[in-house]
Amino acid sequence: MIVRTLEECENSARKIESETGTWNSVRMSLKDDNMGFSFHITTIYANTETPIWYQNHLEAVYCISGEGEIETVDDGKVYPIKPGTLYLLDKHDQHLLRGFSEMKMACVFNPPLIGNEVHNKDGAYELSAETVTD
Ligand code: 9YT
Repeated sequence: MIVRTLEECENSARKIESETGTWNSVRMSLKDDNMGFSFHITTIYANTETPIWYQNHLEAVYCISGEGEIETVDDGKVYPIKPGTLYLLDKHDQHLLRGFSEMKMACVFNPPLIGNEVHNKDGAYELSAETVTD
């Protein structure tokens, strides 16, 4: 059994600040917990747009608070995000994530992140060598 609080994770190396300055991520559970996924609390900053394309991962995102929208690049569809909204990037969808106000999101990644990943130039996370050889 593993128990952690958001507060203790925020005050540790589990908190990652994005290089774009548009979000941070508190990675409460990572690959080394051996759960088969990683679990993060992400804060999307107000009045920001982040291009994202997780070519190597599936992600589920649940909005806890705040307002924004997500636009899928292939078809230009725009979906509002508000508290209670869940979106599932089941097709590795390339997208633009916009926060109108600060948004708190609960995020699950499969395969799990190992810890310190930040987006590459495409808005993706690389698969770690450790993950590839599993
Ligand atoms: C919603 C989203 O993907 N935001 C970017 C950060 C990501 N959730 C993470 O690394 O926690």
